[in-house]
Parts: sequence; C-alpha cells; structure tokens
Amino acid sequence: DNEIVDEKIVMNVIDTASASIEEVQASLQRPVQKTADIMKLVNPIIDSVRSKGDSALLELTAKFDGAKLDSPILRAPFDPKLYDISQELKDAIDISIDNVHKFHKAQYQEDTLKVETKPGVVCSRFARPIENVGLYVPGGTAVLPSTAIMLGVPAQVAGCKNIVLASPPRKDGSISPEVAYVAHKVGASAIVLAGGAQAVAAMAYGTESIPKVDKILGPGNQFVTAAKMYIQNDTSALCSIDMPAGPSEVLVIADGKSDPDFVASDLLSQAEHGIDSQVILIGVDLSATELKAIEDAVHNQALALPRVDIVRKCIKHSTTLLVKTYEEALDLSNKYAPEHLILQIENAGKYVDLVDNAGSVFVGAYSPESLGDYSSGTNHTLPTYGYSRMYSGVNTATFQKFITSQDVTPEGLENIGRAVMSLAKVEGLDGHRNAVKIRMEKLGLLEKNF
Ligand code: HSO
Ligand code: ZN
Repeated sequence: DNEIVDEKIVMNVIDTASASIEEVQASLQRPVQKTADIMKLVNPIIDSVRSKGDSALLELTAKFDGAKLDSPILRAPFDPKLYDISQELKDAIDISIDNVHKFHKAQYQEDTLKVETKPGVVCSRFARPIENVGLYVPGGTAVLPSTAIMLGVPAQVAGCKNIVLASPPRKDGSISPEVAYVAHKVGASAIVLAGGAQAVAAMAYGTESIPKVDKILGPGNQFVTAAKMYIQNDTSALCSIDMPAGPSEVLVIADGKSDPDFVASDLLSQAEHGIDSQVILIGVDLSATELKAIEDAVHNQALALPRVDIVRKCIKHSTTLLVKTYEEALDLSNKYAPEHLILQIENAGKYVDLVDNAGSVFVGAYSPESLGDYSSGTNHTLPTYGYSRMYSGVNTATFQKFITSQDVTPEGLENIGRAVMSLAKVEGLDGHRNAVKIRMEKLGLLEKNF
C-alpha cells in the first residue's frame, strides 16, 4: 500500500553506468557549511567569555545547557562519587582504554632520529609533549565517554602535563559519570563544566578558574567547530586545534557476497549519529535482488532503532552508488575521501592497498565501524568533510611536537660553511655570512677572499 511505500527508509540509488558524471559528483558533495552565519553567533560568545571570564561562562551555561553552577570547574582528584558506575561499565571502559593505550603507545615516538648529513654535522629530532591540552567531549543527543577515551588516552601516552576535559553539564549541573570515570582514568587535571563555543573560548583564553591550554581537540557541533577555527587564527589566544570538522561520515563498499544485514547495520550505525550524518553505500556489481535485500534490511533494522527519527532524516539524503568493479568503487571512495571506509567485500584485505584517502578503514565482514568507535584500539577522532585527503586522525603525535637540533664540529663547519656563505651572499644577508666566516677564519679554514 502507498503509505508504507512512502514511508520506506531507503537511500537514493544512482547507477554510475547510466548517470552523468555531474550526477555522481553531486551525490558525493558534502552539505555547504554556513561558516559566516555561524561566526556571527559565535563571535559575541567568544568575546564575552574572553572579557568577562567565569561570570560569562556561567551565564552561557545557564542559558544553553539549563544548568546553574557555582563553579565551572572540577579539579582532580575527582570525588569517586562523581563516577559511581556499574562494574560492568567500568570493565567495558577499561578494555577500551587498554586497547587504545596499546595502539597509541606503539605510535609513541621518542628521541630516536639522528642523522649525520655530512661528517661532523649531526641533525637530530626529538619529541616533547604539548604541555596543556583541552579535550572537548560533546554532550548533545548522546553521551560520549568514548570520545573522552579517544582524546584522553593519547594525551596521557604522549605525556601531556595538564589534561583538561570540557563537556557540557547536565541540567542538574552534574557531569556524566562515565565521562568523569574516563577523566579519572586518563589522569585529567580538571573537568570544565561547559560546552559549545563558550567552552572552547574558556580553554583558549583561560578564565579566573579555567587554565589556558595550548591545543584544543575533539569533535563538536558547528558552534564548537567555528569557535575552534576562530581561536586558531587569533594569535592572542596562542592555541592550536586538531583539525577542521564536519558531520560524521561512513562509506561502505559491498558486493553480492556481503551479508545484507551486516551492510545495513553499518549504514545505520552512522545514520543514527545525527540528521546531518553522511552515509554512502557503493554496491559492486549488485543484482536487483541483492540491492533489495540490503534496502529491506536497512528499512527493517531502522524501524527497530530508538533513534529511528534521526535515521529516517539522515537516510533521506543518503545515496547508494552502483558500480561494476572494485576498482571503480575504490576510485569513487578515494575521491570522496571518507572519514570511515568499510570494505565489506570478498578478499577485503587485498583492496586496502588501493585506499589513498580515508580516516580509518574497516576490513571485512567482521570489522564494523562500531569496533573502532569504541574498543579496537584505533582512534575515532578522524578527519571528515574530505579532509582525509591531507589530515590524519588524532594519534599520539597529535599531542607532541617535534624539535630538531644540530650539533656541528669544526670538521662539519668546514664541510658546509662555504655553501652557507655563498647562499647568504646571494640572499644579501651579510650577517648570516659573517656568522660562518668569523668561525672559519678563527679555525684557519678559510682561504683569503672567499
Ligand atoms: N562514529 C563517531 C564516534 C562515536 N561513535 C562515538 C559512537 N560514539 C565518529 O567517528
Ligand atoms: Zn559512531
């Protein structure tokens, strides 16, 4: 009957064999971000937190989160009453922390790099942690202790001295106990009870009670993103950010052998994040029956989800692209540069080599995105909006900076000094030339009139 057909939760289908290039391109287009409009709303928030500090922050928290607080900060050691959660949940969080710790510890780069570029010229590079970091853990439609894990664990592994975690409080002014438990586990020094642009501003500039940080990381809504972009460009904040962010995305490549239930579940786990989530399915050589099996599974599973209303809106603007070959599928995926790429295809591992752009890849039928979102050990803070072309997801190095050094002997000076003097001369920088000349002359290394 018509009503049920109308209601079917189904993605638009584009067959790349018959569609125009423009049509295919349009289906892979991200929604336009209205940055300028958002900035107009965000600027006064930043200004007021910057100039009025805690009092503005508390006012904004009352306005946006409905929470009346006496203080916007909780300092470590946190009262265990703040994270009074079941043992089962503690165990689950502990497993995730453990795996994320293992994978990020393995990424840790020490002072290992040393190269003698010429005899007597030793260049080295060593890492130091970024001292103060602010981790933004969104509130909104879902509580996200997993995000606290994904940001807090690498910060701890890198050795950051002050880990400040910000998250909007609940209406009663409390912090979600799961987030507080993670804060405790990763050794956070404070929890800022604020969200949105106001939390970003408070951490970037500092307030009477909130310490200023050197880098702000974490996902957030458009206001959070706009505030991060703003403070990153304000030299008076002297604060960097992890990466630009847009709505979360998944691109699933499936073939005739994929289990339609698995494929549907992956599409929906992304769709339930928000109505602006980007969900793309690329079907490789699917028959009409195989496509319908996936569509039916999407519809049926969606109806059983508590967040079906969000899913319905998201799926409405989502697309299935039909292609003939795996190579075509990977080529489209690389053009789109998804945050998450799921390869639910035969011999999935074989195709990883063809992946040029993606935040994180999920290989084979038994690697749903959910595992990476929570517990496998990879990070779930990943580049969206096509930025996986040039950005990496959050990793241990995100919390470090790399300092280089050179240690040169007289022999080394002799080996490169003349080249430096010639280059300094051509640049008209005699002072530079002199710094080498004086030394070489004292060492008796320079022939007259060089
Ligand atoms: N898929 C989200 C992360 C997340 N999923 C948190 C569940 N909780 C963005 O990568
Ligand atoms: Zn997720």
